[in-house]
Amino acid sequence: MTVVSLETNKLANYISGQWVDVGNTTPVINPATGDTIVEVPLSDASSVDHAVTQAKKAQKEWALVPAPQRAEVLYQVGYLMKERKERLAQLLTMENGKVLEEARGEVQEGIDMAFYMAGEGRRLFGQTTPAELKDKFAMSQRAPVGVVGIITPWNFPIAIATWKSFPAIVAGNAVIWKPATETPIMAYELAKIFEESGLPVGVLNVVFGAGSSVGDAMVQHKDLRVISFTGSDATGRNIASECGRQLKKVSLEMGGKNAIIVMDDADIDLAVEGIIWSAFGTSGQRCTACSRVIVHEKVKETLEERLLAKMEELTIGNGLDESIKVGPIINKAGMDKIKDYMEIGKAEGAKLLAGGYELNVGDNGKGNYFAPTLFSNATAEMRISQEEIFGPVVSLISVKSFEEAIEVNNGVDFGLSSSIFTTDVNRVFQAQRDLDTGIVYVNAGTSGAEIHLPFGGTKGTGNGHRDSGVQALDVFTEWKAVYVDYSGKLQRAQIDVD
Ligand code: UN1
Repeated sequence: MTVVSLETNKLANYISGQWVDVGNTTPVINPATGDTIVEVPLSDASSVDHAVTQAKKAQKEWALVPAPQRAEVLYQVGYLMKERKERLAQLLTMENGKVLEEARGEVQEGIDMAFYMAGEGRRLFGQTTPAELKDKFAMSQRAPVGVVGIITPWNFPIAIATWKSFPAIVAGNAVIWKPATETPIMAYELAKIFEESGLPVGVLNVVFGAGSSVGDAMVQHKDLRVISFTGSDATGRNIASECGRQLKKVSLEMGGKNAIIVMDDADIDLAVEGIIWSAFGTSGQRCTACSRVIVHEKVKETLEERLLAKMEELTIGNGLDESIKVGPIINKAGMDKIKDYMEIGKAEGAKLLAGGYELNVGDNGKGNYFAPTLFSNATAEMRISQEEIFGPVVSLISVKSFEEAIEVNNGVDFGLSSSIFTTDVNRVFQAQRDLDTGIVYVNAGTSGAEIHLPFGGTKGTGNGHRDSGVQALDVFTEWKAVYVDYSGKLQRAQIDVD
C-alpha cells in the first residue's frame, strides 16, 4: 500500500476563500507513532471576527441561491470525497489513529451525508395548511439562521463535520468551523474539497485553534446565531450556559455510557461479536462505544469465557497496517484518564479479567496503546459503570431479570445508545419502548448509526437536538409562518371568522 502524504508542513485557516497564515502553531501528532505530521495554527479571537465578517457578507448572497442549486455544490463535494476516499482515510488514520477500515467507513459516512443533504435541496419541506379565513393562504417554511458556528471533536473529524456543515450549507447558512486541534487535517482536506466544488467564497470558513480561544470567541460572537458542538460534557455545559445567556441556539452532543444487554435467550456468539466491535473498535473512543455489558446471570459465565477468547484475538498497533483491529489512544491525556479508571475500578472491587495496562507496541514505542480491558463483577453504581472512560474498557454487570437490565441501562446520567441481544420478540418491543436512549439497537452493538436517522441522546448526552437525519435541519433553520391574504380587505384572525 502506498501511504499518502500531505503536501504542506503547516496548515492555514480558510477564510473567505483565502488560506490565511497565523503565526502561532502547535504540532499535530500521529498517535500511533508519536511523530509530528504537520503544524496547525493556534488562532485567536481576531481570526474568528474576521471570518464572521466575511461569512456575513457571503451568507446574504448564498441565502438567495435556490436550494436545489445550493445542493449542486454538495453533490460535487460528495463526488470529490468519493474520488479521494482512500487519501482521506489514510490521512484520517494518521491524525486520529483509528484503523484504516474504520477510517474508510468514516469517510463513507461523510459521502453519504453529502448526497443525502444534497437531496434536501429539493425537499427542505415546509407545510401548507388551510387558513381559518376565506381567501387567505397559510404556510410554514424553513429560513436560514445566518452565520452558524460548528465545533467538532477529534474522534470523528470528518463525519461529524459533515453532519453539521452540510445541512447548514444546503439550508442557506454560512459556516465558521473550529475543528479539534488534534485532528485538523480532515478539516483542511474538506475545505479544499469545498473550494474545488464551486462553493462561493465565505460560505465555509475554517478557523483552527484551541477551545479556550477560538471556541470561546465563537460562543461569544454576537453574529453567530447557532453553535453546534460535539465534545466533552464540561465544555458542552459551559457553551450551553453562555449561549443561554445570549439566547443563542445551541445543539450539543456529549457523552455516553452505552450498554449492551445480553439476555439468557440471546445468541451468545453474536452478542460477543457485537461487544467486541462496539467496545474495542476505535479503541472505545466513540460516543457510541459500549462500555457496559449488562448480562443475565444465567449466561454470565459463558459470555465471559467467549468474550475473553475473542479479546485475545484482537491485534493492536498502527491502524495503517490492515491486519490491525485496535489502534492507539488519541494522546497522553486520554491515556492518563484510562489509567486512572483502572485504579478506580480495582479500588471499587471490580474484578479485572483482561487488560488494564499500557502496551508498548507499534513502530517505535512512542505510540499510545492500551490493552483491551474487561472488568467483571461490576455493580451498576460503580464509577467505572457510570462515568465515560473513552477507551477500550468495558464493565460487566450481571442482572437477574429483563426488568433489572432495563433499570441498570437507564440508571446513568447519559442516554446516547443502547442495545439488547435477545431472540424473544416481546422483549424486543418492550426494550425499544423502555430503553431511554436516543438510539436503540436490537441484536447489534451500540455503534453504527446511519446518517439519515437522527443522531443524539437523552439526559446528559445533549440538550434535545439531533445531528444528521432531517432533524439536523431544525438546528440550522428557523421556522417561518407566512400568511397571504388575497381577499382585498382586512380580515382579522380569530375575530372575523363567520
Ligand atoms: C461519535 O462517536 O461521536 O454510530 C460518532 C457510530 C458512528 C458515529 C459515531 N456512525 O458509531
